Amino acid sequence: MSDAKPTILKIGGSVITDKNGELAARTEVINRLAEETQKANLKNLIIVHGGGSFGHPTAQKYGIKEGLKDNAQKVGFAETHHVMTVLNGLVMDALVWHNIPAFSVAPSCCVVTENGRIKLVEDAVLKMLLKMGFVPVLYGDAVLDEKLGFTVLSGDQLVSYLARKFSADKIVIGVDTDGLYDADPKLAKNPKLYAHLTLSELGKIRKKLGGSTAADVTGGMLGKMAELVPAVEQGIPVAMVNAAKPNRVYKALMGEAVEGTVIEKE
Ligand code: IP8
Repeated sequence: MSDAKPTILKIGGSVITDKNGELAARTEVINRLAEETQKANLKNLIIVHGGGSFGHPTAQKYGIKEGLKDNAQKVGFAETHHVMTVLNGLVMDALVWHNIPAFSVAPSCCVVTENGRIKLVEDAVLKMLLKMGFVPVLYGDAVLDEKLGFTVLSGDQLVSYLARKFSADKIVIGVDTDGLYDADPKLAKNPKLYAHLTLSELGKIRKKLGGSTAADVTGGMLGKMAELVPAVEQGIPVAMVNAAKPNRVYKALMGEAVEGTVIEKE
């Protein structure tokens, strides 16, 4: 039994899938991340993964995020959840075969949102799993929504909620860049990586980048950060590292020095 504060690990969908493909999992990356998680051997861990080329194309095809407008979308809601369970199955395969007591918890079965924001969470099972030393594994999912009928719940909103709910020790975000840059690292010539940011520095960067041409991708990153701000405000630090590169997630889980961006309250 454990009452220690959990670490929350988010693995981005763009790391574990090929976003240019459809239903294209990167099983070798999933395996390596399972190996790093096993090596870190944390006593109290929650894992959340994103949708990548599984959840996003299907959700987009049927307009799931915008809610129920037409009965024909219902099969799309079912399909979006289903493809997420398929990706989750691959993640679970790797974790369990690496001897990690990982246990899959479908967000759609314990979370209801209101206009896309988490409204209700049945967390009895989660609490008990944590207390017993299991590693709950959740993911971005198609969920029921009190106002919209249904919508898409991002893994990042879930991470922020869980971190605050369970007073997490830290959040590790595994993405496919080295961290948070002052410009889109995939487009800019000499982007500068922020090694450490306080919340007020993060606020300033957001304004600075507001009108930049890189708004889309960087906006995605900043959108991610915006979701995490309430957790940082509560004193929970966030480490953003490149999960596509070996050992970065391991080092971040262990609290070792690693290339990436740390965001702290002050
Ligand atoms: O990749 C979205 O989760 P995310 C999941 O964490 C779906 O934003 C169903 C698109």
